Amino acid sequence: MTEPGVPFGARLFAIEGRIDPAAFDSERRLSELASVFADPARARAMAAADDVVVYRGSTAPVPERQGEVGLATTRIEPGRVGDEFFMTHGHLHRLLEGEAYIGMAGQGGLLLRRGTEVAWVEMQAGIVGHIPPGWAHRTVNVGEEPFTFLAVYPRLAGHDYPPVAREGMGARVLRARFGYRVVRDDGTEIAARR
Ligand code: M6P
Ligand code: ZN
Repeated sequence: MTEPGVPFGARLFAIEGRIDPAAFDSERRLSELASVFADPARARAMAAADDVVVYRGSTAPVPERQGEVGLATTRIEPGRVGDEFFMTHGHLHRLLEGEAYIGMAGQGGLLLRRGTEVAWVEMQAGIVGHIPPGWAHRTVNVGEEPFTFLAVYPRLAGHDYPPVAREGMGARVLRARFGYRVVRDDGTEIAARR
Protein backbone atom coordinates (compact mmCIF):
# COMPACT_ATOMS: atom_id res chain seq x y z
CA MET A 1 0.00 0.00 0.00
CA THR A 2 1.14 3.57 -0.60
CA GLU A 3 1.33 6.04 2.27
CA PRO A 4 -2.01 6.82 3.89
CA GLY A 5 -3.79 9.82 2.50
CA VAL A 6 -1.76 10.21 -0.70
CA PRO A 7 -3.88 11.46 -3.62
CA PHE A 8 -3.44 9.66 -6.93
CA GLY A 9 -5.03 9.09 -10.29
CA ALA A 10 -5.41 5.52 -11.50
CA ARG A 11 -5.93 4.41 -15.08
CA LEU A 12 -8.82 2.13 -15.91
CA PHE A 13 -8.47 -0.40 -18.70
CA ALA A 14 -12.09 -1.08 -19.53
CA ILE A 15 -11.75 -4.08 -21.83
CA GLU A 16 -8.95 -5.71 -19.82
CA GLY A 17 -10.87 -4.93 -16.64
CA ARG A 18 -7.82 -3.66 -14.81
CA ILE A 19 -6.77 -0.66 -12.74
CA ASP A 20 -3.22 0.69 -12.65
CA PRO A 21 -1.58 1.17 -10.19
CA ALA A 22 -2.77 -1.96 -8.44
CA ALA A 23 -1.57 -2.97 -4.99
CA PHE A 24 -2.56 -6.55 -5.65
CA ASP A 25 -4.25 -8.77 -8.19
CA SER A 26 -6.33 -11.82 -7.49
CA GLU A 27 -7.93 -14.61 -9.46
CA ARG A 28 -10.60 -17.16 -8.75
CA ARG A 29 -10.60 -20.43 -10.60
CA LEU A 30 -13.48 -22.77 -11.31
CA SER A 31 -12.26 -25.41 -8.83
CA GLU A 32 -12.52 -22.90 -5.94
CA LEU A 33 -15.99 -21.79 -6.99
CA ALA A 34 -17.56 -25.15 -7.83
CA SER A 35 -19.74 -25.21 -4.72
CA VAL A 36 -21.49 -21.93 -5.52
CA PHE A 37 -22.90 -23.21 -8.79
CA ALA A 38 -26.25 -25.01 -8.93
CA ASP A 39 -24.44 -28.09 -10.28
CA PRO A 40 -21.18 -28.36 -8.28
CA ALA A 41 -20.38 -31.83 -9.66
CA ARG A 42 -20.48 -30.49 -13.19
CA ALA A 43 -18.31 -27.52 -12.20
CA ARG A 44 -15.76 -29.90 -10.62
CA ALA A 45 -15.70 -32.09 -13.71
CA MET A 46 -15.15 -29.04 -15.92
CA ALA A 47 -12.40 -27.82 -13.58
CA ALA A 48 -10.70 -31.24 -13.63
CA ALA A 49 -10.43 -30.97 -17.42
CA ASP A 50 -9.48 -27.27 -17.47
CA ASP A 51 -9.40 -25.20 -14.30
CA VAL A 52 -10.12 -21.88 -15.98
CA VAL A 53 -10.02 -18.48 -14.30
CA VAL A 54 -13.65 -17.42 -13.80
CA TYR A 55 -12.79 -13.88 -12.64
CA ARG A 56 -9.88 -11.73 -11.63
CA GLY A 57 -9.57 -8.53 -9.68
CA SER A 58 -7.13 -5.69 -9.24
CA THR A 59 -7.22 -3.45 -6.20
CA ALA A 60 -5.77 0.06 -6.20
CA PRO A 61 -3.31 1.01 -3.44
CA VAL A 62 -5.78 2.60 -1.02
CA PRO A 63 -4.81 2.18 2.62
CA GLU A 64 -7.04 0.21 4.95
CA ARG A 65 -8.16 3.10 7.07
CA GLN A 66 -11.43 4.60 8.23
CA GLY A 67 -12.80 7.03 5.62
CA GLU A 68 -10.74 5.74 2.69
CA VAL A 69 -12.56 4.87 -0.55
CA GLY A 70 -11.46 1.58 -2.10
CA LEU A 71 -11.19 1.11 -5.87
CA ALA A 72 -11.17 -2.37 -7.39
CA THR A 73 -11.83 -3.75 -10.83
CA THR A 74 -13.27 -7.16 -11.63
CA ARG A 75 -13.23 -9.02 -14.92
CA ILE A 76 -15.54 -12.01 -15.25
CA GLU A 77 -14.81 -14.27 -18.19
CA PRO A 78 -17.64 -15.45 -20.43
CA GLY A 79 -18.66 -19.01 -19.69
CA ARG A 80 -21.22 -21.26 -18.04
CA VAL A 81 -21.57 -24.35 -15.92
CA GLY A 82 -24.43 -26.03 -17.75
CA ASP A 83 -26.93 -23.20 -18.22
CA GLU A 84 -25.61 -21.10 -15.34
CA PHE A 85 -23.40 -18.16 -16.26
CA PHE A 86 -19.98 -17.53 -14.75
CA MET A 87 -20.21 -15.27 -11.71
CA THR A 88 -18.42 -14.06 -8.62
CA HIS A 89 -18.72 -15.86 -5.30
CA GLY A 90 -20.76 -13.02 -3.80
CA HIS A 91 -20.53 -11.53 -0.33
CA LEU A 92 -22.03 -9.33 2.32
CA HIS A 93 -19.99 -6.55 3.87
CA ARG A 94 -18.78 -7.05 7.42
CA LEU A 95 -19.78 -3.48 8.19
CA LEU A 96 -23.16 -1.95 7.29
CA GLU A 97 -21.80 -0.19 4.22
CA GLY A 98 -22.95 0.16 0.63
CA GLU A 99 -20.97 0.05 -2.59
CA ALA A 100 -21.18 1.22 -6.21
CA TYR A 101 -20.34 -0.89 -9.26
CA ILE A 102 -19.58 1.01 -12.45
CA GLY A 103 -19.91 -1.01 -15.65
CA MET A 104 -16.85 -0.77 -17.95
CA ALA A 105 -17.31 -3.38 -20.70
CA GLY A 106 -19.39 -6.38 -21.65
CA GLN A 107 -22.85 -7.47 -20.55
CA GLY A 108 -23.49 -8.42 -16.99
CA GLY A 109 -25.73 -8.05 -14.03
CA LEU A 110 -25.77 -7.52 -10.34
CA LEU A 111 -27.75 -9.97 -8.24
CA LEU A 112 -28.65 -8.78 -4.75
CA ARG A 113 -30.34 -10.42 -1.81
CA ARG A 114 -31.57 -9.23 1.56
CA GLY A 115 -33.43 -11.99 3.39
CA THR A 116 -36.15 -13.18 1.02
CA GLU A 117 -35.88 -10.10 -1.22
CA VAL A 118 -33.97 -10.60 -4.45
CA ALA A 119 -33.08 -7.89 -6.96
CA TRP A 120 -31.41 -7.82 -10.36
CA VAL A 121 -29.67 -4.83 -11.94
CA GLU A 122 -28.59 -5.10 -15.56
CA MET A 123 -25.00 -3.89 -16.00
CA GLN A 124 -22.98 -2.65 -18.95
CA ALA A 125 -20.68 0.29 -19.76
CA GLY A 126 -22.38 3.47 -18.59
CA ILE A 127 -24.51 1.86 -15.88
CA VAL A 128 -23.75 2.35 -12.22
CA GLY A 129 -25.22 -0.26 -9.91
CA HIS A 130 -26.07 0.87 -6.41
CA ILE A 131 -25.65 -1.68 -3.62
CA PRO A 132 -27.35 -0.53 -0.43
CA PRO A 133 -25.94 -1.59 2.93
CA GLY A 134 -27.17 -4.97 4.16
CA TRP A 135 -27.62 -6.55 0.73
CA ALA A 136 -25.50 -9.53 -0.33
CA HIS A 137 -24.21 -9.04 -3.89
CA ARG A 138 -22.83 -11.07 -6.75
CA THR A 139 -22.01 -10.14 -10.34
CA VAL A 140 -22.68 -12.32 -13.37
CA ASN A 141 -21.40 -12.27 -16.95
CA VAL A 142 -24.42 -12.86 -19.20
CA GLY A 143 -22.57 -12.10 -22.46
CA GLU A 144 -20.03 -13.61 -24.83
CA GLU A 145 -17.20 -11.19 -23.95
CA PRO A 146 -15.51 -10.43 -20.63
CA PHE A 147 -17.73 -8.35 -18.33
CA THR A 148 -15.71 -5.74 -16.42
CA PHE A 149 -16.61 -3.19 -13.77
CA LEU A 150 -15.12 -0.88 -11.18
CA ALA A 151 -16.17 -1.22 -7.54
CA VAL A 152 -16.09 1.87 -5.31
CA TYR A 153 -16.50 1.07 -1.62
CA PRO A 154 -15.59 2.05 1.93
CA ARG A 155 -12.14 0.51 2.22
CA LEU A 156 -12.94 -1.09 5.58
CA ALA A 157 -16.32 -2.56 4.54
CA GLY A 158 -14.87 -6.09 4.48
CA HIS A 159 -16.10 -9.35 2.93
CA ASP A 160 -18.36 -11.87 4.63
CA TYR A 161 -18.58 -15.00 2.45
CA PRO A 162 -20.17 -17.75 4.62
CA PRO A 163 -23.78 -16.44 4.41
CA VAL A 164 -23.65 -16.63 0.61
CA ALA A 165 -21.85 -20.00 0.68
CA ARG A 166 -24.56 -21.37 3.01
CA GLU A 167 -27.73 -19.77 1.70
CA GLY A 168 -26.90 -18.74 -1.86
CA MET A 169 -28.25 -15.58 -3.45
CA GLY A 170 -31.91 -16.59 -3.69
CA ALA A 171 -31.79 -16.81 -7.49
CA ARG A 172 -29.76 -18.20 -10.39
CA VAL A 173 -28.90 -16.55 -13.69
CA LEU A 174 -29.43 -19.01 -16.51
CA ARG A 175 -29.03 -19.02 -20.26
CA ALA A 176 -32.24 -18.43 -22.18
CA ARG A 177 -32.64 -18.97 -25.92
CA PHE A 178 -30.96 -15.67 -26.89
CA GLY A 179 -30.13 -14.12 -23.54
CA TYR A 180 -30.69 -14.96 -19.92
CA ARG A 181 -33.30 -15.36 -17.23
CA VAL A 182 -33.05 -14.75 -13.52
CA VAL A 183 -34.93 -17.47 -11.67
CA ARG A 184 -35.62 -17.43 -7.95
CA ASP A 185 -34.94 -20.59 -5.96
CA ASP A 186 -38.73 -21.13 -5.77
CA GLY A 187 -38.86 -21.20 -9.59
CA THR A 188 -40.29 -17.69 -10.19
CA GLU A 189 -38.66 -15.70 -12.97
CA ILE A 190 -37.82 -12.16 -11.83
CA ALA A 191 -36.03 -10.84 -14.91
CA ALA A 192 -35.19 -11.94 -18.41
CA ARG A 193 -33.64 -10.83 -21.65
CA ARG A 194 -34.35 -13.17 -24.52
C1 M6P B 1 -15.85 -6.40 -6.61
C2 M6P B 1 -15.75 -5.90 -5.21
C3 M6P B 1 -14.66 -6.66 -4.50
C4 M6P B 1 -14.92 -8.15 -4.62
C5 M6P B 1 -15.00 -8.58 -6.07
C6 M6P B 1 -15.26 -10.07 -6.28
O1 M6P B 1 -14.71 -5.98 -7.27
O2 M6P B 1 -16.98 -6.06 -4.55
O3 M6P B 1 -14.62 -6.23 -3.17
O4 M6P B 1 -13.91 -8.87 -3.93
O5 M6P B 1 -16.01 -7.81 -6.69
O6 M6P B 1 -16.38 -10.54 -5.57
P1 M6P B 1 -16.25 -11.63 -4.41
O7 M6P B 1 -15.43 -11.00 -3.31
O8 M6P B 1 -17.67 -11.90 -4.00
O9 M6P B 1 -15.57 -12.82 -4.95
ZN1 ZN C 1 -19.02 -5.67 -1.86
